[in-house]
Amino acid sequence: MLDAAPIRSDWTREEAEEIYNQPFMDLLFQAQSVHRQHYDPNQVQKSKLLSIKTGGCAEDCAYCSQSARNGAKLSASKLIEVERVIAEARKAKEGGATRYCMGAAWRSPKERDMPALEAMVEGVKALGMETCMTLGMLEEDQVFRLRDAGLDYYNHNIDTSERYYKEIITTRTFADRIDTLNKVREAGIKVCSGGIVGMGEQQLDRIDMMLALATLDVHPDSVPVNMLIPIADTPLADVAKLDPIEFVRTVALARILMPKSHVRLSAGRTDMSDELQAMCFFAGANSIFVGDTLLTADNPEEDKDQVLFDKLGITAMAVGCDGSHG
Ligand code: SAM
Ligand code: DTB
Ligand code: SF4
Repeated sequence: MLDAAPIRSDWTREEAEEIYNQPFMDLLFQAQSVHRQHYDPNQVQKSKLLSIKTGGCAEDCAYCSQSARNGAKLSASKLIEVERVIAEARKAKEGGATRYCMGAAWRSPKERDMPALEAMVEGVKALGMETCMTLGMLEEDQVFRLRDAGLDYYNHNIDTSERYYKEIITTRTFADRIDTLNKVREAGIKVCSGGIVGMGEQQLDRIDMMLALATLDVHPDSVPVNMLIPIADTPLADVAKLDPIEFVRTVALARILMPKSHVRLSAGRTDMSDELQAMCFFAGANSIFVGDTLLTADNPEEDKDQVLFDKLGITAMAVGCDGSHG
């Protein structure tokens, strides 16, 4: 076994560009070599998402079905009942998911919602699952309360490069996002942060997005890489499709820059072939969302994923595998 590559937060733009643009076979070989230093290459972690509050969001994220400012016709719901969340989490656990991620279409949570959110974390944690929430921006006291309830992970995506961000969202800044990530990290909650590719960005934006995550003092523990799911009536509904090879290059860059992080092949799998997903796993992706719905959009059915896992000889990763293998 080769010595493990060092974990670095001082990557330069030049290094990242060189990694991303090297011949594809060299890139895949490098990514898979780094992957094997930290993880069993035949294991993939399964997370399950649940939308606990859908639609009617005040933010203007151009990709999102849930923004009240977009033309998308999704009606707004209230925060769902704690008991329903726990019942759904139990089903997800029976289906093999180890992490339960609860998402709300909010700019940030309100004080009146905090007791229910804390109860959801406590209830899901008591099932023996890892807990994750994605609720928008957080104040420091909210971070502490969720941590004390047992929150393991907080998801908050930077979404794209700092340069392209302004084209996608105007109602909060890239710096706001980094600020929330820092609060979460400082409180001792694990960070889940990634972004979306295929939003009409340049190659350099994909590189800079990964560089922004990889130059945080501590890398995110999970890095979701989403392929844009184009949503009818949103500003990105008709954006040109990205070459899938560029998507694989982005996954490989994430793996090489952040060797110990779980890199999640996230949104967009419904439109990906088995071969493309297999290539993403080879490039170092080792986590997926399972179940036929993400938050509002489609995801492959569980049995379809099981067929893929069987074909590839992939098994589900147990709770708590953190890149310290090898
Ligand atoms: N409202 C919270 C927030 O934005 O932080 C949490 C939920 S939000 C839907 C979580 C993430 O899902 C977004 O940051 C974005 O990266 C991803 N996402 C949303 N819509 C998507 C789409 N149509 N295609 C791909 N990814 C998407
Ligand atoms: C992430 O990076 N992707 C997930 C999760 N984190 C919250 C969400 C994907 C959403 C896809 C569009 C939808 O379901 O509306
Ligand atoms: Fe709201 Fe999150 Fe959708 Fe943005 S991504 S519109 S913050 S739900």
